[in-house]
Amino acid sequence: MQKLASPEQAGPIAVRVVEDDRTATSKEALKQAILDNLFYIIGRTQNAANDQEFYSALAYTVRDRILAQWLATIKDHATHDTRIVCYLSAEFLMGPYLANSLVNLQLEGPVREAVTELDRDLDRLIEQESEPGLGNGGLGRLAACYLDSMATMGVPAVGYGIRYEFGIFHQRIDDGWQVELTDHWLSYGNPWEIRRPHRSVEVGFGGHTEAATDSDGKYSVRWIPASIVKGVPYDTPILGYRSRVANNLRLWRSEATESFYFDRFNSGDYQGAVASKVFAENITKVLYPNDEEIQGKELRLQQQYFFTSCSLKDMIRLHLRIGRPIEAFHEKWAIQLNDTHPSIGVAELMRLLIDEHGLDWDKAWEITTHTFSYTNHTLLPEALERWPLSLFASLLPRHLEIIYEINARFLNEVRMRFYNDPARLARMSLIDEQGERYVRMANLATVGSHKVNGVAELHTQLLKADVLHDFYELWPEKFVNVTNGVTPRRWIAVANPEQSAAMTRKIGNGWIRNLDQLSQLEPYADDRAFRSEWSKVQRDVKVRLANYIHKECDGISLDPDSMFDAQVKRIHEYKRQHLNVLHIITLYNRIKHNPNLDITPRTFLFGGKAAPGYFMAKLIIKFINSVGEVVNNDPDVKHRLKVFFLPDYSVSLGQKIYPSADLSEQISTAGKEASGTGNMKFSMNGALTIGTLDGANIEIRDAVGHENFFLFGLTAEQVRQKQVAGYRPREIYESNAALREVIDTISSGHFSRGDSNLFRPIIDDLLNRDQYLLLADYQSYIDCQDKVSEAFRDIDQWTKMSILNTARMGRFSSDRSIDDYSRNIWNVKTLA
Ligand code: 26Q
Repeated sequence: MQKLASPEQAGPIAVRVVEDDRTATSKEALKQAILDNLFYIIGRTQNAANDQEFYSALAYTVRDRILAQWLATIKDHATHDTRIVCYLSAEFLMGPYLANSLVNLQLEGPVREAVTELDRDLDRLIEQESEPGLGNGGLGRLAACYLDSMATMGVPAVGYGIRYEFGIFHQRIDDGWQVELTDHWLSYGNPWEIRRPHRSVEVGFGGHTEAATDSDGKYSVRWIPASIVKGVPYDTPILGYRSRVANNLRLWRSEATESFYFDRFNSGDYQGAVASKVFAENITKVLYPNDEEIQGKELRLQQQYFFTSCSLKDMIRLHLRIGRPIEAFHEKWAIQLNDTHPSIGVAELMRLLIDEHGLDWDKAWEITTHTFSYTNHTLLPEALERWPLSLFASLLPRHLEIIYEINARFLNEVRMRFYNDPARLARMSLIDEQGERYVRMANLATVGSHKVNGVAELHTQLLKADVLHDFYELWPEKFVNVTNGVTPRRWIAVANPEQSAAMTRKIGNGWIRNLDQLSQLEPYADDRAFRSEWSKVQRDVKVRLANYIHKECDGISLDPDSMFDAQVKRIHEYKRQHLNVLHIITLYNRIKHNPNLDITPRTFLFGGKAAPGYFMAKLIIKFINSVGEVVNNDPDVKHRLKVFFLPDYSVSLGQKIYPSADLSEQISTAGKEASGTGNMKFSMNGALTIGTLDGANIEIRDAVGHENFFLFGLTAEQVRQKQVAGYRPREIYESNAALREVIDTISSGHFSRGDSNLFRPIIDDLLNRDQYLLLADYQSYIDCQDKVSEAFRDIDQWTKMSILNTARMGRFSSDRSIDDYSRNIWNVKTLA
């Protein structure tokens, strides 16, 4: 083969001397392709390009290698007689694409060689990618794992959501406090997406409705919106692991329609023209953080309706284009509602079928309920979405009429089943009429779906017993459980290449597609040589994280021989990061009493964002950092305890932390965490868990073996009983000396440079209300942590437990979850 001529040497008309440089995957072809893309798309030569530009060129090179499969899959979906799953979600927390795509395409080897020969470091290029942070946390990341599994398993699927211009804010820590910074993820462009303007759709807002009866006596309603917004789709391919399928993620961006803008402009109404443009473009500007106070945010309702309407219109357009009758819509499409955020879709599909496609109510209702199913992700009553009726009436007048009609028919059904039970009717109504009136979105989603699922066994049980109990009594067969799962591609193969290699050497790489095969590792837990290899791998990964933190966080050093004790997740009182801090202070006090105490060295790692409007969560961040400042600098501690809050937690940071943890903190108040998914990521990567009987922890513990899990705390039932019996946390404070000392040290201002008021809101809450029962669980947590410390001293035994944790986590692959959805909810076949 001839030597390559780079565009730099040969000028832009370099002669092609290699295979097709859009699709070929040999090292030489990849080199040529990267340089071509660098020159022709980025406009840079090899030497002048910085790493960011090189990253973009490489990303285009990889995308080229996906396009053929992607377009073929989209065509297949339309033509074949398969049902298409549409995953509707206001959030997709995809994380970086490049490294994941290389694993899926099995291209890492040749790409690494090609990049190295072009004098760049692949890992540095991978670090250049600014991840699309289009989600808050668990729910958004779950959507991303499910897209990965559906592509891998050959389930025809489309992810529909919002292309936020600004994703989840970035977090800086300033003097221990969270500071929010705008996320500019698009500022260097996004090589993974393709804008498809010819697939744009229009969405109305506001205005009024007009009813008419035609000459045949047929009654119909027309909605005349006050403004129209254009939705433009941006598509990103979703690759499966070594699969020929590439599904589509279609995210909608709102833009002004030319006609609306220019009509006003041309008639001299410049201000009106600008206002309508601003209105339109605002809708997809920014992702809402899951704040405490989410009610009444008009823009959020606009976002929800916007992307849901765009997506339904897109499905109907394709449905009709492939020549199918609208009456058979539900045979081709299965729509999963990721929480209630897209649940306005129930009313929108009814409107489209009736007002725009002329179906009668009963037929439209049959189609709608056979199409939708709803996943609930929360048990916290304050987190159930409700929209003020007044807001609904002004923004979506036709939808409100439809919701009233759905409600009238539904309440009749309830009346037939349960005579004379007005309290039940009031609870089940789609409209909350106590005081200010609201539309209850969870009720709408439940009534409009054929299946409703919780995300872990306990959560589903509590949904049936509590939050949706009345609905369960009416329709018990509607309720199913689908325990969450996470993708082993990103969370093991990409995040933890060291452990992956060690496992693959023993059992082959079948586990990547079939995680149950990890069970073949079980016998090696008793193999001394494998244990020592496993523990060396674990240490290497800890060193990798320590080096990263040293480099990124002004010279902080972590001791890789200490236990890495990690809690990374959104900051929320129910997740109890502050219980973790109470433990740290307990150890600190023990050292202060006896500086020579023989204690197990620990590094406490925290990460997570607080909603900007959530005062207590932000104070908890300050609390962690303040305690860290004292503990890390106290000479008596002699570096045996280190507390470190990693700023700006994200998917890519998670990929570094999960593999390096020895201990995973899953310490929510029982009955509050719907499932949790970080718990799974840690355990698959060999961390042991300290946790409560909450969410999926229960199932993880059953899977890994009770002896390999550190359990503490009250059960959900005990929590409930305590709360009805009248819980008095101050009595616990008064009767527990160690706890009292912890609380008193905080109150004294010891961790707040003498300011005894700074953490007063935390202390006052714990002593007087303690809604999340930290004090009730305190002693049990401390005793359990003491057992953890003891266990870590026998590193060989610890390693054995670690291997068994990984070996027994097969069930928590998102492939299994998708299989459950496919069989029990969507009625689609998987290839797996
Ligand atoms: C709602 C209205 C207005 C603005 C924001 C929101 C909003 C946004 C995001 C409300 C909630 C969320 C996110 C919720 C979430 O992440 N829940 C988590 O879902 C995981 C996946 O099922 C579970 O594992 C977690 O237990 C659950 O907390």
